[in-house]
Amino acid sequence: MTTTNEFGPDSGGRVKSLTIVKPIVYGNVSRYFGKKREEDGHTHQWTVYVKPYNNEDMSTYVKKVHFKLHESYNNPNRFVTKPPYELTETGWGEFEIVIKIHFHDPNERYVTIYHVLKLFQNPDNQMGKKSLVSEFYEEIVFQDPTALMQHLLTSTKPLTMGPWRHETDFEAKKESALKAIMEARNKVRSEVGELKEKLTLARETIAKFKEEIAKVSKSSGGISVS
Ligand code: SLL
Repeated sequence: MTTTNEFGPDSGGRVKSLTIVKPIVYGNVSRYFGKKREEDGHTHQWTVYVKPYNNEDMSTYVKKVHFKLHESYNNPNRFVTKPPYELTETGWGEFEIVIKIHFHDPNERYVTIYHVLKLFQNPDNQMGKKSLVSEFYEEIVFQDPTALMQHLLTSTKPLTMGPWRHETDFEAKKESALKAIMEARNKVRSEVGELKEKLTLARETIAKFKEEIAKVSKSSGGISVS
């Protein structure tokens, strides 16, 4: 045993065979101004974000979230060091935002997420709606985390501001995806069953033919069939 701090730099050892999963939701909401703004041609206000799927304060293990915007923005590298990990801006165009989540333990590499900022409603979904949501469920997987990271990941507290109400009903999405998977599985199963039956039938037919051929060739003393 060393006498150094339990989670100091020398605790560097990774906790083998441990996997910790942190579910998150990331994406953007956007709102159309209703017209192009005179002074800068901007048409939308948008907010890009990373939030915990469950009610937990991610700042226990997240050091900062880096949102990298399009070069047309002033200071395109934006950093958010505490929850909510979000950034609100205005603009006129869609582009890919690179989101890098950095952790308190420098031995734990940051996680990169690419999100295409969505501003414009699909034409068939427009219906005079001014705001839209484009968000996704994701899981950050910590494989063999360091002892420090294990400690931080397992000691999170609920958010003081209360849980996020996600724009998307991910539970309902999960249900319908699961239902579709089950249906597909049943369909494949029954098709496999049918094909197996056909195969058995084909094998029996082949065996019968072979038998017949063997009989015929025996009686004619000719060709043998293997
Ligand atoms: C496009 N490839 O051409 C994209 C780029 C960039 C959007 C979109 C800048 C706002 C500002 C802004 O909205 N950029 O002036 O600060 O559609």
